[in-house]
Amino acid sequence: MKKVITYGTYDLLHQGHINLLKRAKSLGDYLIVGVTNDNFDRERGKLNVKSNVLERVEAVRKTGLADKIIIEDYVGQKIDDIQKYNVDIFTVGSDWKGHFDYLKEFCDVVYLPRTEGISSTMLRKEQEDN
Ligand code: C2G
Repeated sequence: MKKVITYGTYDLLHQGHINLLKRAKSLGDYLIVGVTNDNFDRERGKLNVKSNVLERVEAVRKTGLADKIIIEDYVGQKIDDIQKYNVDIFTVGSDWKGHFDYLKEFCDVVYLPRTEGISSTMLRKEQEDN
């Protein structure tokens, strides 16, 4: 069984996230989705996230695409998760191209095409304007 893992904030879950999760799922048989914890997002400079981690986990769960959902809490967790769950493929959108090449020591790394024209930032701005 080929195991795939991907991570993200998934704030105001949108079609770009869904496309990414579908593409990630199609790379293997079992998809693990890591959802960033609120503290972890703040630490990495994402200060504008609208939904809390439980709401974001619920949104990912509702897509029906994740076989397992975990919480991402700390820098360096990706390596621990890949080893813990015997992951074959780490994947993320192409906006991160090159950034996670260090994981190639532990599993395959695939950068998937990003969906153009939609983002959480755009949706947050729309909410703020209304
Ligand atoms: N994404 C996409 N198309 C968009 C928006 C996002 O394909 N229009 C993808 C991103 O590339 C990422 C996933 O959807 O793979 C989640 O995106 P975010 O919620 O913005 O999370 P991100 O900050 O990219 O988290 O440890 C966290 C991860 O490293 C990445």
